[in-house]
Amino acid sequence: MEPKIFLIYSFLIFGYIQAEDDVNNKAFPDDFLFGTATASYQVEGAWNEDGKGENIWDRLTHTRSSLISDGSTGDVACDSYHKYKEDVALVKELGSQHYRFSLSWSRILPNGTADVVNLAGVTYYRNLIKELKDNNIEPLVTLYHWDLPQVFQDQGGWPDEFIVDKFADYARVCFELFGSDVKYWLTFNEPKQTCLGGYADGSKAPALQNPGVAEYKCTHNVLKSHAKAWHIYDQEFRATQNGKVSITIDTSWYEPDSNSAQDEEATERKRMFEFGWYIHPIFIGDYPEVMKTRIAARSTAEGLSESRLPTFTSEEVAYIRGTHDFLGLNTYSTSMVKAIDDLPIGQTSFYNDVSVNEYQRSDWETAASGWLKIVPWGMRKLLNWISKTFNDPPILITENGVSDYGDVDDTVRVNYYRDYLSNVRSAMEDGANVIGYTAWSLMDNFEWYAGYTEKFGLYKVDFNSPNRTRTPKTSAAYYKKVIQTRCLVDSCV
Ligand code: GBH
Repeated sequence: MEPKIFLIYSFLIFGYIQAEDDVNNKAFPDDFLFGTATASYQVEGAWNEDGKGENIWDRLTHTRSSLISDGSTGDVACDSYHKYKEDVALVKELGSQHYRFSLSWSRILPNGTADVVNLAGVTYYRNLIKELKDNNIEPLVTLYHWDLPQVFQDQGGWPDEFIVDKFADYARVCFELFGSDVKYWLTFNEPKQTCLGGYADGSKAPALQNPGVAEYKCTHNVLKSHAKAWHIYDQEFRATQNGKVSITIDTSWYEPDSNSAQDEEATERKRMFEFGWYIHPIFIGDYPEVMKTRIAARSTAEGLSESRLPTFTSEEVAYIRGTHDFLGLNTYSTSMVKAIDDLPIGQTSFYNDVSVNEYQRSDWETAASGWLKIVPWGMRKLLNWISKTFNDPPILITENGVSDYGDVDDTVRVNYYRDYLSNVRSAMEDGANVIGYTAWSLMDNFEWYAGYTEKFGLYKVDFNSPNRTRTPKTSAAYYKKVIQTRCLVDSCV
């Protein structure tokens, strides 16, 4: 093929130019799951009600409010602790088949440890789950969406190994209390954000900064915690409860800046650091080779006697490998990657260990969140790459969505869902085993360091009203129609 023709051809195939008539018009299969999601700290409020213990986001928003763009907190948030029936009615109204939410560890175990169980907290989640089941909505439950009991942070948090047993105890309590009504569990939401954000760059609670060291220790313990919880479920609960347990890992798609061997290699390395760091130990075994060799070499050059990347024993590798029943994937955006010379030895960090130039193109449409560039074709490429690289796992997209400033007439969000879902459908035609899709988020909520300044909801929440009134946006109507017709356009084939 002529290079020029090939270029035009591949543009068409990969959808660089995606006008409305390029939207995939194949119906989604009947058994494909459509749902929506929230997370405990972002929606519940009731931060100190009914015996709930303090967690690291309570502490951070109360003592370091300058870190939050509008100085706000999740003290009340969407008040879902009191309004869960309304929330379930919204989920129902959309026709969602599942609702993904997370449990607040310190609401269930106020001291973090399993010796004291807070009955009011347990009742809240029992009621929520019952309300969902009564409405034929499948609960998809995340055990940990970033809200560590503060008492455990005071003892060192995720970088300290004691946390593994604490998490395992907590997981067992949750399987015991709620497992008879839950078929889908996720141990961790986006552990990369917990570890890099919480302990290396300070962009998430507890906002500590020990880059190049603490994120690796944190991840080591998160992976052990995940595996332990999975084994507990497998040995003690699977036979009677018959559910599935996995983890949600987040990544952008990384596209090489050119097809030069250097850019291709740098890009694959970036994917392995960003995504392989978590999926490789669980789906293949141990950290990716490229992480082990690079971090070891850089550590030696720094004069350290051992690698900053901790080592798993062969027993641990075997214990972690295979601890999945599907793959949970959160993805929002795409970045370009260009090869550069390795960054100099000195300052340690995850990013220096990867040593690439990552950027986003200026002609990509941007959401309210600066990091979120709207690049629908990245979704298709990501799903295909995961399928090829990690032995074709069943993929449940557990988050995907876009932010704006909260207008109910949210055309940007309608187009985002249409175009990203179109690429999901195309990836399925390419052969990716995608079993479901979860829109982030059911409603506007506390967006971490962005407070209430960036909105992701299908429903608007009026944060000025004590009722926290919920109003459907245009995107809610669109998503409802998609779920009903299983089709992204007016009529499907
Ligand atoms: C998800 O994280 C969370 O699970 C969810 O709680 C959250 O509300 C939702 O997305 C929307 O943000 O250094 O400025 O480039 C998304 C994870 C957030 C990871 C932004 C990368 C880059 C920030 N991503 N982050 S920046």
